[in-house]
Amino acid sequence: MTTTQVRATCPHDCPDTCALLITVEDGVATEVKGDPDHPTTAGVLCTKVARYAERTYHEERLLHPMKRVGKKGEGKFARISWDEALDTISARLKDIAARDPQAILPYSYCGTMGLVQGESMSLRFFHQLGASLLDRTICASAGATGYKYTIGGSIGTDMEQFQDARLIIIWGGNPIASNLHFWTRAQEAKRRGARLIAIDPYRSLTAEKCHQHIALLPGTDSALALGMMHVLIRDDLLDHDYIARHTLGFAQLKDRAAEWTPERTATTCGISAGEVVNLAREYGAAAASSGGAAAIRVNYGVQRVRGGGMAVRAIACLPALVGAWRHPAGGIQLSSSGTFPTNKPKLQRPDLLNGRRARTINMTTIGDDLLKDSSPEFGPKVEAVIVYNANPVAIAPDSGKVMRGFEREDLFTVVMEHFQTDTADYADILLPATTQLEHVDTHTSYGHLYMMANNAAIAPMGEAKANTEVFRLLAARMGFNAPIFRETDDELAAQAFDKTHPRAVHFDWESLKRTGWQKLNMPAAPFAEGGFPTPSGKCEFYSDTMLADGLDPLPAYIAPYESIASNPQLAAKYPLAMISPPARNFLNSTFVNVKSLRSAEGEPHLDIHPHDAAARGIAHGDMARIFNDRGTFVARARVTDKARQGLVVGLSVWWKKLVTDGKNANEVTSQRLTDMGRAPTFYDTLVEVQKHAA
Ligand SMILES: Nc1nc2c(c(=O)[nH]1)N[C@H]1C(S)=C(S)[C@@H](COP(=O)(O)OP(=O)(O)OC[C@H]3O[C@@H](n4cnc5c(=O)[nH]c(N)nc54)[C@H](O)[C@@H]3O)O[C@H]1N2
Ligand SMILES: Nc1nc2c(c(=O)[nH]1)N[C@H]1C(S)=C(S)[C@@H](COP(=O)(O)OP(=O)(O)OC[C@H]3O[C@@H](n4cnc5c(=O)[nH]c(N)nc54)[C@H](O)[C@@H]3O)O[C@H]1N2
Ligand SMILES: [Mo]
Repeated sequence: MTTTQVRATCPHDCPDTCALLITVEDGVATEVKGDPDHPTTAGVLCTKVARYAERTYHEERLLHPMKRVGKKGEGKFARISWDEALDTISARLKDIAARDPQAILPYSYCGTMGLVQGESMSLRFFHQLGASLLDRTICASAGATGYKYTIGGSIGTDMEQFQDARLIIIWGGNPIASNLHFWTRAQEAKRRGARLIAIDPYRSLTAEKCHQHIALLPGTDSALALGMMHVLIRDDLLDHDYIARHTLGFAQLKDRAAEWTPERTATTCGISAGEVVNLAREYGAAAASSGGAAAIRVNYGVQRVRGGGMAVRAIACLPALVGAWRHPAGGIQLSSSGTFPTNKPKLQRPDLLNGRRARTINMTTIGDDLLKDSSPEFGPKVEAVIVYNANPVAIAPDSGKVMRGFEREDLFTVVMEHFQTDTADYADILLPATTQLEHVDTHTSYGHLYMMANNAAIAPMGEAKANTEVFRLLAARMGFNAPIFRETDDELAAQAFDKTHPRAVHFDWESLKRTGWQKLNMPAAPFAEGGFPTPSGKCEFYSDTMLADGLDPLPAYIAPYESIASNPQLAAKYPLAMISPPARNFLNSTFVNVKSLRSAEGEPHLDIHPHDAAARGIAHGDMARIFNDRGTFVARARVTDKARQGLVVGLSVWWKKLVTDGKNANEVTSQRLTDMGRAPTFYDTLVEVQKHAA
């Protein structure tokens, strides 16, 4: 028997991007474990990825190309050859492209975060074709945009510093579920005496373990940040020297914050004025204490509402006010992704559009857009969708419309997948994709600062092919003959980082493959001496760029689309706010079909406060029907004060076909976009709940 150990990287959409060691015995992956030497992974994997081999060798893996033989959505397929599959696809795409290539839409997101199997050869192909562009904004772009206006880019506190903080505010995040290796650091800080405060409408697994939990109303975070500013300024808990040297617009910010008294803040956020005052005082004091560090871990939970971009912007102003950036463990982290000097234009070649107009379709509005006819504003009706690294029928909002779109008889749908997901059921052609154990890739991270390599550990299962290979083969059939359409995955990976950038000068693909990971060159405290990558080089409390973009140049509170305060008429019909954050044992909709993980989650649940349940005659364990004008789904009620009054929580994202009513939380979520970043508003949803007669 030959046994080898292969260095790999977790491909999933999670900030932790763990370094993996794969044990391979006679060509079979027998163990997937965390690299003990990688500083953030530290030998520990989450329950999901510890089962990566179970997922890879799952008996339901797609192993051959197939064509649809039943009705759309029915999921009946017959095996075909790769030649037949690729010939069918290329013939259809040529036919559509001859009329208007913009009628072809790629739909992809972060099934893998790899720079190679994500968007490299795929976009070269679609750019050359002149297909519609996709706004890949379904997750993080509201917050990223708000952060960028303020700080200049997705750069923040190094995750490896948080254990030295005196105070950690976990703001709109549930790291025990979604950022485990950060939680390890937060717990270490706690052992060393730090205070942990969670700001979350829901008493999540994480909020439960913090010293304090501030359960504000969803979508009111920017008001809370403005209220904190009010108190910091009023009580002079500021770092005047840092403000003078490294910030822009303090005088204007001061006027704005003056409007946000603790009382007004408390009313808007549905909390007490004391909570506002104490939070600000603790934050100011932690930053000012000798050797003290006040850290904020802000996550994406705050930005899935109408004012999501502003919320992150307002929160991102706080560290500069108190000089928290001076300490390596102080400051704020939203995402580390902007620290990586990637070479996306080289991988994706947008220049291949060659001056042609390509309209952009937003991932979040796929429900409406698949149902639109050709028009001057919209452009041509969508005639073909190529789905890879995504499961839109489960994860996109206003799901009833998404399904109706994919049901269109005149729509040609190709799905590249590991499994027959809810979306795969609508495919005309279904193609088997390789998993991370079967292909090569390279990764950044949005939590840590390491460039990562993934070697292929095993041969492709069945006839599965890597995404890149499918697009190479399609390119050849379309007559795209330039050498860039033949580059191998190793050649692509070698171009992934910009070696001329000081942070990545040591990048060398062959050596990264051997070592598995390498840290970027970054100072321990990125903005201790200012140097923000904004237009002014300062932390911008006031932003001319925002003004030019038609936005309020100062931090502001933007009420949700759907809340009792902002939309009383709608709330009269649908009085409960619903959020649907990730379940611990799933990764978006990935892993829902892995039995051990699905049984750990049990079934779809709806957490509802005892008062709200009693008012509706719902008892713990009853089936509940959750509905609004967009749709309806059922879940088992858990009567618990983890959900504050007026809020219901349905952890997500379930596969529709694996639950009794064939529906999930996205039946009721809306396609409306955020204030900036063209992002979704999953947590900006009013519903009513009834007892469901089973
Ligand atoms: N186990 C697991 N891990 C994951 C994922 C998964 O599905 N499962 N998904 C991955 C992906 S794609 C992402 S983007 C991240 C997401 O992970 P996070 O960035 O942590 O964001 P969410 O999980 O959306 O929300 C985090 C918390 O925000 C709370 N929240 C909801 N609305 C509000 C609000 O208005 N204000 C405040 N302050 N809090 C609010 C929710 O109750 C939740 O507890 O996790 C990644 N990691
Ligand atoms: N209600 C509600 N909806 C949500 C969210 C929420 O919190 N609540 N979260 C939203 C967020 S933050 C996000 S990021 C999106 C995520 O939405 P998606 O990015 O669509 O994420 P997944 O559901 O994990 O689907 C990814 C699919 O890619 C496939 N895949 C993985 N690797 C490969 C590969 O190498 N090749 C190919 N061809 N396929 C591969 C997997 O098998 C999986 O089915 O969902 C959003 N939807
Ligand atoms: Mo996400």
